[in-house]
Parts: sequence; C-alpha cells; structure tokens
Amino acid sequence: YGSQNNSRIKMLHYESKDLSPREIQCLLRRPVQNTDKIMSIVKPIVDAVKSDGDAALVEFTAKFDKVHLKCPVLNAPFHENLMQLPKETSEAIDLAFNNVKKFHTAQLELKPMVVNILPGVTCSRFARPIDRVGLYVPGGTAVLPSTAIHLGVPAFVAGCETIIIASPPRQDGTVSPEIVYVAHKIGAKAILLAGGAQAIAALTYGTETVPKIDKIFGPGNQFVTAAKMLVQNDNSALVSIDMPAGPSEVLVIADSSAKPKFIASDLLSQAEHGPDSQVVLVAVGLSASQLEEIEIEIHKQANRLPRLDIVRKSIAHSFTYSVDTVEEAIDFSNSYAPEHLILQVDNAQNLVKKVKNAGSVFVGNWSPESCGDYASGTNHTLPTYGFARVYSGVNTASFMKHITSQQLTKNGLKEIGQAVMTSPDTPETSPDFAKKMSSSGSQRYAQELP
Ligand code: HSO
Ligand code: ZN
Repeated sequence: YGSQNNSRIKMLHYESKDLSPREIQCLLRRPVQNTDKIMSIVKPIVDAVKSDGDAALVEFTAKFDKVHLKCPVLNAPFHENLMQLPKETSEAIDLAFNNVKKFHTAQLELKPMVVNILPGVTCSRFARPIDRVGLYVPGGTAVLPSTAIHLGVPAFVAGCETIIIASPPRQDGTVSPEIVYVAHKIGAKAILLAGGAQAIAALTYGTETVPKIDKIFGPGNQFVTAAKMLVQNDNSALVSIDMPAGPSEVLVIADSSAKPKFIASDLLSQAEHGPDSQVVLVAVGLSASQLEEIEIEIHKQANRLPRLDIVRKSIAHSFTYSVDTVEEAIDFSNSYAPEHLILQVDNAQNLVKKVKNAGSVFVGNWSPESCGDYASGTNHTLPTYGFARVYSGVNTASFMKHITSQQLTKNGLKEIGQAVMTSPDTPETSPDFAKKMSSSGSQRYAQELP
C-alpha cells in the first residue's frame, strides 16, 4: 500500500502517577492549530466570492480542485444516471439512512410545551424549522457520503424548506453518485460543486446560481472551518454555524476485560481520518505486557490500512495514559471532553452515568466507533477540540429554533401588571429611560383595565 516506512508504530506513553497536575493539564490540551495564517488565506477567498459570485467561485474551483466548471450548481430533480450505484452500496446507504432517520425523528418536538404560570398567564414554546440550510460534505482525501446522511436526514426530518449540499467536484467535474443518491432521498434542492472556503462563502452570501442559506453545517478541513468562523462573525451575512470544529478524535477507556484487537481498531478508526487527528487510550490497570500487546495490534492493523501514512502522522501526537482506577480514567476523560468516548471496560453501562463531557459514547466491547460513524442511528457530526464541554453534536433541534409565546387574560394582566410596572429594570443612571419604559407599560395596562 505504498508506504516505505516500516518502523514500528508507537504511541507516546504516560503514567498518571508520574505526572504533576500541570503536566496532566498539558496532556489534556489538543495540538495547537495556527488559525491566524489560515484566516489570512481564507479571508480574500471569502471576500472575492462575496463580491464576484459565480465568477470567483468557478475560478477558485479551477485553481484548487483543478476542475473547470461551466455551472457550479446541480439543481434537483437529479437525473437517475447520476445516482447509479451497486446494489450493496444503495442498500448500505438505505440502512444507515433509515436508522439515522428513526433516531432523529424521535427527537422531534411535535407539540408545543405549554405552561400555566398563573391563572390567566400562559407561556408556551414551540419549534420551527430553519428555512434554508447548507450542508458541507467533505471531499478531498476521502469522500464522506455518510456525512450527507448525518446532516441531510435531520434537516429533512426537521422540515427545512431549502437544503443545499456542497461538496468539491471530482476530477471529471461530477459529484459522487452516493452523494447524489442521498441528496435525492432528503429532497435537497441543489448540490453545489465546490469545496473549501469558496463553498462556505457561496452558501453564506448566495451567488447568481447558489441560493443564500441561513445556517451552515458540517465538518471540513482547516480552510472550511476558518471560513465558517469568519462568516458567522460577519453580521451582514446573517448566517450561523453548527459548532466550532477541530480535527476528529477518540478516547478509549480500556481495562483488562477489553480485547486488544478491538482497542486497536477503535483507535485506528479515528487515526486514519487525518494527520492532525488525535487518539487517546486511557488504560486502567493494564500491565506492560498488555500494553505491548495492544501496540503490536495497532502496528499490525495499521499496516493493512490504505491510509497508513496518515495514521503514522496522527499516532505521532497521540498517547496512552495509564491510570489505576476507572474513576481516575473517567475524570481524565471528562476533562479531555472527547468527541468519541469508547468504554471497553467491565460493566461499561454502569460508567455511562459518570460521563460529564463527550460528543457520543460507545458502550462496551461490541459498540465500535465505526457503527456511530455510519449506521447505528446517532449523529457523527460531533464537537471536537474539547468543545464537548459546552456543545452537543448535530441533532434534529440543530435544524430548528424555538419560539416562545405568552398569552394573558384580563385577569392575568391584573395579576402581574403591577409587578411589570414596578419592574426593577430601571437604571438609576438613566431616569428618562426608566420613565419611558414604565409609562409605555402603564399605558397598555391602563387601556386593558376598566
Ligand atoms: N468519525 C467521523 C465521521 C466519519 N467517519 C465519517 C467516517 N466517515 C467524525 O465523527
Ligand atoms: Zn470516522
């Protein structure tokens, strides 16, 4: 498989008992990303697409993807010839699609939440889909039709009116049939044949052929991530994004009940994503020979992978961390806040209640990460880089917003009107403001009362 480097693949190894709290803090930090440099490359691209639309978009695609397109957009309905797939591929997509749909349909809030606050004062909250969404499906070193499923299905389930998929074109200027098939299944309005910052800019501002959208979803390389951060800070763009993103990562907690083969597979499933991915093994009470066995497995399995060179790079900044107890392991994991947390420990189910920060949890020896990546039903667009402390993975609610409402009866207004008028929001420093606020309130109050 093309790699000349036969040296043993080795993860760095740390023992918790040898490290100071400061050193542990350093371990928890992700490899640093130089965002300033990337931003300086991305900004002119975004600005050019914003001002020159399709002309700039087509030019950047020619420059970066080496593809000359007449039109950067493929509109629905998509021709059947564009989605011809071997039967086993379409069946695999159908199975994943249905499972993801089942899990995300269960997340739909169908009824408004209604709360009677006081007699005559009723508050409610209801969800509405975001009108127009853009789903970025990476191309480049790996095409990820599964991302089209994991973003497209919740958008479809939420009821978004306009769904646009963006993905870099292949060398021959076409889109992979897997992506067209998924786009068709979710009722996407169009596929934008563009990648990188130029695709994000086109979705954000719209062009002659690309509709402007309201929220951008999906993973991507550093240029895509930087462009997403940039456009969400442009107030004139009125666009939001799913979450900040960093390289994909996994943390496996394993004790002696775990199978070395399985541990190695789970670590490698993320290591092969990209050279900057990070994989962490937290070993609970494992002996030196057990750790050695895992390492041999990693080496063996990695050498069977077509992306061995990428694996070597990501393993170089990955590590094993040995602890004595499962409590210590879960504390470390909660501080690290991994995108994927794999529990290969005795009685794994019991440990789930101690998880405080993680994107998605894989419970027990028979729940490999790849199942979540493709077909178990959960979403694979998850917070990375420690953002699992505060962000959720993409879910049906990500494609919706909540609107609240209140309705008062005459009696209800009587109940709270006085408190509204004497509300403490009257800044002492601004008596005029205070007067205005309470006078408009009392006018309404006076009108309503006999
Ligand atoms: N592990 C990735 C998702 C993915 N894997 C797509 C393969 N294809 C981030 O969760
Ligand atoms: Zn994956």
